[in-house]
Amino acid sequence: MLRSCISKKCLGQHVLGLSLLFAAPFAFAAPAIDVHSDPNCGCCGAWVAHLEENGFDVNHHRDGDVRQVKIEQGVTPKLASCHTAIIDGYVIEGHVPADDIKALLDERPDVAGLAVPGMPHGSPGMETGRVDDFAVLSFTRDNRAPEIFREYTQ
Ligand SMILES: [Cu+2]
Repeated sequence: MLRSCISKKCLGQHVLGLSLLFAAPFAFAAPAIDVHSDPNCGCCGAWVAHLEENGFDVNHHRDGDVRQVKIEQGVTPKLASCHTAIIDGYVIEGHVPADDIKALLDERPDVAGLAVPGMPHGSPGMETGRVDDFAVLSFTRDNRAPEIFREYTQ
């Protein structure tokens, strides 16, 4: 492929491409994620730690009005959990596993975002010792019913 390069700029792009290729297994380069939560929410902080352990660059806003964020982002009471996050135009509601956020950013489906309603035991940030089945739902801003994005069963 380098043979097709006739300008320095083009060669530079190839080198950049190669360096990204080599960097990929070691670093996950996602846009920053903005997490909104109540200041006293412990499991929200534990979920943020889970994201950071998985390579996410997290801006944790602990002083925001989370309910207002949910209304603005189309998170209905049925979908709601403790924290609401936004990454690259998608809404992430509740204890969604980092891998599912990566899959969302990779696949880019036509949805508003992902949600794990409530706070299921055993989901990331909810390590209580008890492990329940839970599902990650994808949802839209219209009246379509949420769909199952991924299921976690024992
Ligand atoms: Cu929680």
